[in-house]
Amino acid sequence: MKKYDHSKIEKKWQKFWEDKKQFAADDESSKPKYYCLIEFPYPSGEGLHVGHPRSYTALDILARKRRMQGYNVLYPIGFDAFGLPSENYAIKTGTSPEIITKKNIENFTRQLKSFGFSFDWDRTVTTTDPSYYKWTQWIFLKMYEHDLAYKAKMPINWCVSCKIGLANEEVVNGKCERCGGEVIKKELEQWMFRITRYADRLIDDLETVDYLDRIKQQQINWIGRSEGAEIDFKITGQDHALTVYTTRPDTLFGATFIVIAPEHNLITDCQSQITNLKEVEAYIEQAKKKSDLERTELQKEKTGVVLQGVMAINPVTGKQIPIWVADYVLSSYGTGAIMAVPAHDQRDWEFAQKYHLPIIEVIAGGTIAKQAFVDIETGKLINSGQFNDMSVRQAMVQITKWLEDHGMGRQTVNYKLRDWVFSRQRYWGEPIPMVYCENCKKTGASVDGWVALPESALPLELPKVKNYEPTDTGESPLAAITDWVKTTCPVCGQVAMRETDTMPNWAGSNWYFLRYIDPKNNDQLADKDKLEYFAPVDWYNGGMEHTTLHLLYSRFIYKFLYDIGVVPKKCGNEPYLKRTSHGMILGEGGEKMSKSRGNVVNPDEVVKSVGADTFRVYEMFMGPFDQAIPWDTKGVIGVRRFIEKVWALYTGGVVIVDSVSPELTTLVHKTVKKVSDDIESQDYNTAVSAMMILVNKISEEKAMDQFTAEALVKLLSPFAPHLSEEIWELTGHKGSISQAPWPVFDPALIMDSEIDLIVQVNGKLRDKIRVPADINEQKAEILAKQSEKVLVHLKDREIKNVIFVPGRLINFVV
Ligand code: ANZ
Ligand code: ZN
Repeated sequence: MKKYDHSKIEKKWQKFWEDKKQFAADDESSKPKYYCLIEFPYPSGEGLHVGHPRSYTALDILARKRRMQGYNVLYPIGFDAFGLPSENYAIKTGTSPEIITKKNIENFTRQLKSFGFSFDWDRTVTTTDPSYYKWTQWIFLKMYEHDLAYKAKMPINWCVSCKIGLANEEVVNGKCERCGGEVIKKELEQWMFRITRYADRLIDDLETVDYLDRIKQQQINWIGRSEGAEIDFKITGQDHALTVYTTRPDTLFGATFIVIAPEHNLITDCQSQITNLKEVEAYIEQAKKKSDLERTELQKEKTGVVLQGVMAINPVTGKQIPIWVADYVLSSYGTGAIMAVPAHDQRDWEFAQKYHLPIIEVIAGGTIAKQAFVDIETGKLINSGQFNDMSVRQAMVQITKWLEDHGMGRQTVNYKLRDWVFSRQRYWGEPIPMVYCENCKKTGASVDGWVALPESALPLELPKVKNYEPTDTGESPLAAITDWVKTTCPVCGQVAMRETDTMPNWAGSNWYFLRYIDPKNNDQLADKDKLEYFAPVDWYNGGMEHTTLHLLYSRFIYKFLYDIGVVPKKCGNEPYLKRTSHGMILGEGGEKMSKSRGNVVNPDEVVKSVGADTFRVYEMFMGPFDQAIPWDTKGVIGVRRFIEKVWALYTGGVVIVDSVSPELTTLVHKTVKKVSDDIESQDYNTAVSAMMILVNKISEEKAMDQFTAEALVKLLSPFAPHLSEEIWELTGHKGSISQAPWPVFDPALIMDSEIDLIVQVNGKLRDKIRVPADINEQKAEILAKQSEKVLVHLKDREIKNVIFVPGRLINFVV
């Protein structure tokens, strides 16, 4: 028996694949195409995480299976290399992010290759390459040209002491996460993308794709389409009405007060009328310090202040109701003002309790003394004049119609989705290809002074800087390179200033899957014919953490490229036909893997000690693919034993015979079916255990026939490709197993020889009996009549008819 030397075998086949360009996809082929995609990694200084190979192995298995099924498979890899970790490292050490990135990519490449993934390495893209980000910038120019990019003042979270903009997640209890200092809202000019124009399509087109349900739901929730009405409330002493947004126009008769957001401009409009202005302004100051998240937290005690001196008029009752300012109403949603219906909205109910405001029940069915009654399916309208007795749904339509007829309201749709802030005040990102020209603003050549660079100026390369640190003013470090900032206007030739913000992390990952199709094209984002052949992606697998924003943003950009004809119509308007997600790999003990916990598993060490094949099979075997699973060293050892067992079978452990036992034959065919199916449903763990069962059976019988010998190694080859290649060669085959045809099972052989036949009397199940699968009607009738359970129902009755469904049931009609 030969010794299993994983290191030698793995190196040998990795070199073989690389030399032969075994996994290069063909741009043109008579074969059908199949495009497998995984999320390209961020090349961090820490190197590959054991979580990466979980997803990469899964789709590698699919890619390898598809090749064996006769597809021309595209399975590419690249690096998403702009972003904060490299920049922060640069700030700390003074090394340029470029050098750091190059080093990290080299390390990642080495690691990825050590796993034997069947990537097409010739198509590698890196988002920080000017030849790549030229097209990221080009997409920006196209967005601008189509009025989907614009500059606007946006409030951002601003830490007063760090002098830096913070993401929402970095604000904790209104304080800066790093220094604990005060965080305020600061208005900064930012580039924005009008993703909201695509909101409906981003929801509706989900019907045409095959995503896991929870992924679709995340997309839908993030967009947050809500249908309702805007209602105008007259304000005493004012000409303009105040408009509220509500999803429950049916509750209008129960609106006993109005609540506006602290930022609402009604406060300035009514300034002279408001008699407690000081108190109101103090409240507004307080509210500014809270994040939206804190303000809308349900459990939080509600606060507010009433506007004295002004009232609103309920349009249906004509009654005057007070106006409150409270921070649980956000300025950024709807109209920034609500009609409060304490009887039927829990937040309003709590607010009314606290401030002793009237609660009027208008939907019967609840106990509003205890809590708001929010059910919309069962209740009927009361205290609502002509609308009494209607159902909630009827009243929604009828009251909205009444408002429309009287010019006091209208049906509307609202979205939680906001336009997308596309500026970062950072160094390590794609420069935004825009300049600001005073002269063009004066002459009217540009309305706001912003002028787009021509395509010929791309790529606009990121200049070298000495200092990577963000500046005091919140500008990016690029602002400090005055001779880069100062430029000439491409329109009028006068002095202009470059935009110094850079693009966000998402910019490069929005469209990378299109570039893989034609990665070296200098004249176009990608060639049309090539796109037509390979796009869209057939199956995209990635982390759960990217199923909201990355998925949404990249679907948006793809739809835009489709709209402007960059993506051919034939490709369809969704980038990914199928999207799945894997669970995280946790540290041994079940906690998140992290340096500080000291529970990080280094993939290099695992590959070295047990081999890539064992690593791959272990990660597929460790548990259900979509669930978070802790690493388990014992499990790794178990899988290694299985791999060694397979090796032993083919290196002298068993003999090859002409025919094997019927049980083994059945088992082999069943295993072919199971592994084939399980790969499609991502039940990799049960596929591996099916192969384990087969291997045990073969070891037991100490023999296998040619079909079994070939089928097993073929089934295993996508999981453990190195070992399988070696066995394939040892058993006298020519060429790579990756090109051998995928095994097929004989359906006749996997039929069970015995079945449970259902026995019914007058259609009611009375018994199940064990019979040969191919039993005929006569025999079935005889056996069925021997069952006690059946007999009691046949006693003293005349059998009028017998219905027999072969292989399924027999039914006596009496
Ligand atoms: C009256 C009402 C009565 C409401 C009722 C609900 C229940 P979605 O589904 O999220 O769109 N609302 C509107 N604008 C708001 C804002 N800027 N900040 C906080 N809350 C706001 O929710 C819409 C509902 O949320 C609206 O319908 C409004 O309260 C509130 F029995 O109006 B409703
Ligand atoms: Zn100009």
